[in-house]
Amino acid sequence: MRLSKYFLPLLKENPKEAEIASHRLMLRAAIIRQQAAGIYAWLPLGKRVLDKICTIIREEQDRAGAQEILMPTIQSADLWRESGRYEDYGKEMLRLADRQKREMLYGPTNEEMITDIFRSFVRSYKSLPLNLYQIQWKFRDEIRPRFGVMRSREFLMKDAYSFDSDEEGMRASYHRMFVSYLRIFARLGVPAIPMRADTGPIGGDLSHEFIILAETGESAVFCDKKYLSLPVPPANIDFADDKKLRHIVRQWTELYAATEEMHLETGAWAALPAGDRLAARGIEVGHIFSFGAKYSAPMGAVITGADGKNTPVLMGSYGIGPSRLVAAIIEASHDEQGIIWPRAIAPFSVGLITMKTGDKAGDALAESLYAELQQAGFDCLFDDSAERAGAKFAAMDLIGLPVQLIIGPRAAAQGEVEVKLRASGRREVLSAAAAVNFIKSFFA
Ligand code: P5A
Repeated sequence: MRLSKYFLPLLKENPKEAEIASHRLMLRAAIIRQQAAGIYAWLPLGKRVLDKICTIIREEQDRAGAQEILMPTIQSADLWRESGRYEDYGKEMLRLADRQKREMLYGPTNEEMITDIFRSFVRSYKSLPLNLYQIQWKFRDEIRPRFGVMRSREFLMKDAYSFDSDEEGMRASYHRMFVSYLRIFARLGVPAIPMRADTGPIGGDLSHEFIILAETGESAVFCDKKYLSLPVPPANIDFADDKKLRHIVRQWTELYAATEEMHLETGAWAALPAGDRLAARGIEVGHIFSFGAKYSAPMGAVITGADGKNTPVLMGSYGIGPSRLVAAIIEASHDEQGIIWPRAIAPFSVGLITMKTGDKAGDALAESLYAELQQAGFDCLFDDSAERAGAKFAAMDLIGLPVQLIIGPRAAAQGEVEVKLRASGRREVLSAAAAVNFIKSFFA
């Protein structure tokens, strides 16, 4: 993509309304634009990141045996009356009426709707286990939406729902999602730590939050440092092997880890050697629940078991916030100059800059590198504008692409280019061919 043609309305000034780094950087780097309180439009650079995150989530959920569907954002109030949550959900629920004065709502989550879909098709334990997921916008009318898309009113959620005929199956479904989440966050480049959690309005007694560590995180977290070096399950993990999955879940849950609300200064935390204690701040990016018959019983989602008996199906739900993740990842990965994207989700892999537009050798080298990188399958943002070099450098650092290729007139005359890594700041002058090879191995 050529910057001269790209819709990237960078902001020069720090927006006053932004209190935290990620919000500031997302506005300045033209990732999002606020349209109303807690409601944002995603601009091209941000849409690319959001899509990359969703692709990784999809690949890993599919691998774990979940199947993607898409439910509507608007739901009928009657469905929520069946579960009893229509009144309970309170002011966070955006309630609407259609022209027939039917009561509707903009979904804050979809347990009721998925239970309705399930009960209209599935009757037998033989159809189980089943896990259906979607990536869809949600709305929660938060009193204080803040920090941009970190705590917004409209936000994207990946929500998966599992159905099983017995307790053991329900736990196995939970393990599959737990392990899938470990892989998702590791692939995104920001490992998340699972912590026992409160279940709030979703319900149930088994629940974990997945927390990304970041200095400006919303809540204090306390955990064993060994979490930072635990092995992540490999891509070829067998999701049918519950024994193996259970072992992994145990490994990732037996060390101490607690959010502020669950933390106790005494007991396991106090017993940890001081050097192993990590008291930090964190951002919740995922939350999983196991709640058995909480929705299926009142809503009559019943299955016939192997013994011929009818029982409510046992369910769990599993959420990730892709839009919050964009902010959380920036919060965990930025510096004074701007964003530092993990390579798996960077909007473009490479930023190409000519220092002096109009310099023949430089322009020719840039064009040939641009073509070659594209041919090799790398998305490259080519700043072909006539801005001065300093402004181009600042813009590239702000938008945080992992690799920068900088072409100055003198080096270009020798067929050389400077390669700069955004994360470490490391710079090296290489021949054009060596630079392309370097990029290939960097992203391999
Ligand atoms: C799980 C899936 C649920 O709603 N029902 C379906 C369950 N869980 S949750 O914890 O309430 O939300 C899941 C994830 O959604 C993101 N999230 C938000 N992101 C941005 N702004 C918000 N206001 C917001 N609220 C929730 C979080 O990532 C959360 O883990």
